[in-house]
Amino acid sequence: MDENIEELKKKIKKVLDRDRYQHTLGVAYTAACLAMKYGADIDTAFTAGLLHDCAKCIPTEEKFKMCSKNGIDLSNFEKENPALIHAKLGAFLAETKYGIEDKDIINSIRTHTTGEPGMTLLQKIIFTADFIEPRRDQAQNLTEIRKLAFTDLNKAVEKILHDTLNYLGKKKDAPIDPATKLTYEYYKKENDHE
Ligand code: DGI
Ligand code: FE
Ligand code: FE
Repeated sequence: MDENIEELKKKIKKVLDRDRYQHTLGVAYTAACLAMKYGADIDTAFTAGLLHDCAKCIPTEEKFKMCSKNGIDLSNFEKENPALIHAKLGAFLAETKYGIEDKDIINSIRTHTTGEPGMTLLQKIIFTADFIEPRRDQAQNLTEIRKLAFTDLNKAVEKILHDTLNYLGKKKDAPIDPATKLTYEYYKKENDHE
């Protein structure tokens, strides 16, 4: 594998706790497999997977400080639900701290939690890999979604969003990010039109 990727792996290992690093490796390898299936660049997918949660282990207060210092605008929703900030902050760090120039990688990191309408192949790969990587075991329908990810990526994206909305809807203190809902509606419509 590319020398840069080995370097990146070491750097990422240092900023994540053990479980998050294992999850990250799972996402990187799963993204690489999806790239094989759908004809995306394997190293690019692996790199995006490695970096997708690079801001996850930063304490919440520090996340807020870093965003305000660097002019990263947070929506009211993100301010009230700081678990979402790691995506946007991670995209910023990928560019500034880890030297990523590929906008598709940066966008994949930015949208990995909620998705967005009209995602590129790489964005869909990272969004999906985050949900299905081997260590994930909480979500319902994982067996079905894992299979679907390798047969119809758009349908897998729709199903992940559907289940996420369902799950968050049942939980207290977990309002739905408008982006999650919009993305679900977009992919539902797209798949229904096929
Ligand atoms: O970072 P990961 O744990 O690998 O996964 P992730 O980036 O999908 O983040 C998961 C967190 O984001 C989890 O705490 C649920 C939360 N989340 C995702 N979509 C929404 C959401 N939280 C709220 N409140 N609303 C959403 O729409
Ligand atoms: Fe994440
Ligand atoms: Fe993740």
